[in-house]
Amino acid sequence: MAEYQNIFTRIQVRGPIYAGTPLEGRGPNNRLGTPGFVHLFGRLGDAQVGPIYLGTLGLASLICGFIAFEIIGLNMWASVNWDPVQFLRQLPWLALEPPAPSYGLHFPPLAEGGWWLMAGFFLTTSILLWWVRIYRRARALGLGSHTAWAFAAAIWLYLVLGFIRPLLMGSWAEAVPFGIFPHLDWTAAFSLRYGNLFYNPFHMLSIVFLYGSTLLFAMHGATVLATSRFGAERELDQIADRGTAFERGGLFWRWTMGFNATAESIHRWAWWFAVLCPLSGGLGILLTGTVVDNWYLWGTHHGLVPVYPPSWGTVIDPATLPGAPK
Ligand code: 07D
Ligand code: 07D
Repeated sequence: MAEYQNIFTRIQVRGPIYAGTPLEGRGPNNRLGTPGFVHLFGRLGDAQVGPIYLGTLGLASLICGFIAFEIIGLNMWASVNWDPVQFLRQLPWLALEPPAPSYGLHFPPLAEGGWWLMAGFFLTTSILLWWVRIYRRARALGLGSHTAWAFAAAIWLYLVLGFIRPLLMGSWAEAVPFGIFPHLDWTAAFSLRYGNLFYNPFHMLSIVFLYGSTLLFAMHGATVLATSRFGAERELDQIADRGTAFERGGLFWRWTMGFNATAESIHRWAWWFAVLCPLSGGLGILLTGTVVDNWYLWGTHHGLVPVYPPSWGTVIDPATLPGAPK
């Protein structure tokens, strides 16, 4: 039986350099740089690299991202007295911390959180500019804006963590520090401070969609790979013909589960699962400390968590005790 050679076996295709279809979409279509081939890239995907569309927004985004990166890196370097060896050795543990709670939402001296605010400003500007770039490039190609809205879901969680929730709480100190392990310490401390994030139903939902995304991606990726020998990526033939990879893929799932997604619906499932992960997560973080002070106590109140036997004493929200930071 003849088998298609498809994209998954297309290890090193070296056709002539290809500029892509002529575009009649909106906006400029100019692209920069001399394209070339990279063998390694050809093993992972398409061997052709470039040309790239940079544009004003792309350039502005890169500049802002670079400024943020420099502010973070130089502050980390300064924190080890400009010792290059210690900088490299301790890099994963170094941090640029937000201002202390006493500054509220004011602008603190540079060395006491001012640099953190500036880095945050430039990183956020960079990310937002990149969002506009994605949106506009998709439009120029005549595409839908699905990628941009998926990215917006991640940006929502990022903004909640570092901007919207700190604003609502009245303090930049609530925000996440820059740093590899320091941001993990922040995450653990946040959970502890607000009574165990596991009892936050939106954290639960976020985890459902995180795990669900990996499962869906595995099912979809596996189905397409398993049917690629029947030309699974040839979507037009697949829709019209019988016995195709497409039909077999659906049939496989109908056999094994009794129900199958369609080639279109599986991508909607994937899109929604991925998007709902940071979307529900962001809601959960937004409610924490603003509406709900302690998720464990909230859980006991709503019958989610059993109350410990009285031998343990009554559990009091530590935040309400005298001397607790306000
Ligand atoms: C694979 C796509 C590529 C992206 C990559 C990340 C940077 C940072 C900075 C060197 C899946 C690029 C990294 C631009 C460079 C310096 C100083 C995406 C892929 C490869 N985290 N987090 C990581 C960010 C938060 C948490 C790793 C960013 C919240 C936990 C990486 C943000 C909370 C763990 C990273 C952010 C949280 C991590 C790998 C922003 C709750 C890990 C990320 C902007 C959500 C894991 C040492 C990855 C790890 C990890 C980046 C936010 C928790 C450094 C940019 C505050 C528990 N986070 N994170 O692969 O190994 O993502 O940490 O919001 O265990 Mg994090
Ligand atoms: C961070 C979106 C922002 C990223 C952007 C991209 C650049 C450029 C450049 C590569 C990830 C920026 C891009 C900078 C890069 C180059 C060149 C998305 C982000 C805009 N949790 N937890 C979640 C689990 C616990 C805690 C979500 C599991 C403990 C906190 C997720 C467990 C404690 C927060 C999740 C577990 C705790 C979370 C993240 C298990 C710690 C959040 C979803 C098994 C002791 C975040 C509602 C996501 C959230 C979050 C999973 C445990 C704390 C589902 C599986 C109990 C504080 N946790 N967690 O998409 O939304 O992140 O919570 O134990 O803030 Mg958790």
